[in-house]
Amino acid sequence: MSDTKVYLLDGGTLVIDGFHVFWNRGPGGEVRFPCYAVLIEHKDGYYMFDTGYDFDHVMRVLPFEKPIQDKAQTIPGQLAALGLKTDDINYVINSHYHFDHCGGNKHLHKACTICHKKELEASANCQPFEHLGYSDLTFAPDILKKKNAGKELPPDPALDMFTPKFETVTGDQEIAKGIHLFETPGHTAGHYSLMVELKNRRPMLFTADACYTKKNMEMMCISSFHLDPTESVKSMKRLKELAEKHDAELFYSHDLESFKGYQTGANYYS
Ligand code: 5PN
Ligand code: ZN
Ligand code: ZN
Repeated sequence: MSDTKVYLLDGGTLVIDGFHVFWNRGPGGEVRFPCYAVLIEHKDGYYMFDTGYDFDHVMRVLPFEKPIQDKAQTIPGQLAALGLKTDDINYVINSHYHFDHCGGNKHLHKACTICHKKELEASANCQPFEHLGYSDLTFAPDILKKKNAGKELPPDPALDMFTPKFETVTGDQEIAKGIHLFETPGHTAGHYSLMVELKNRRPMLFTADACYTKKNMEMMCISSFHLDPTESVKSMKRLKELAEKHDAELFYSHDLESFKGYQTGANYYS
């Protein structure tokens, strides 16, 4: 049986304001940051944690975030570079359903979709201030069709081809040997961070949007996109404690400086 491997799949970049990255602190001004997916090759199958953003969606709904993503940075492109097909992925785990974390789900037709029970509910019924975050519902064609009922939109045959099976979970979970989900709510209702244990190195702890950057952690400063700021701070503290307890290395979701030091593409962690 082969040992677990972790690949980071570069999904391009977006721009938001510095006051969004560091809530009530800034400084303001354009901050360009990376989005990436995590591919785990495990004895039980291929797991993908988050799937980045869809370029066309961002250009249509949030063009002010100035997406830069070439074909090689799409989910099909990133998998092809590893000699994999989209149908090879068995499980997709989404930290949460913001558009920059689930835009590639629609390509993974064979995968079972795992998320927190509260997150699936929130995506279909979000707070008004969360609408842009939850603007890409293509990961759940049934929810999207319900939302679009009554609107005069052309049908999208691609979505009829994609009928994902959902498996919702609650609490902390070891979903496969050495793959751990930790509840880190606040940024959204049902946010999960993920830790992967590996044979030859420290565990990798992916914060997802519970902590955008190393500087957010150092300053205990949350992003301005959140459902509950107090819960968000608690979750960031929890991540710090989990990293200490498990001697894990933190991998941040949207940190260009840190990302430059990460191993991407065929350079896996094991
Ligand atoms: C990158 C980004 N842009 C906008 C939003 C939003 O409205 O909620 C979350 C989010 C993002 O992560
Ligand atoms: Zn988010
Ligand atoms: Zn994000």
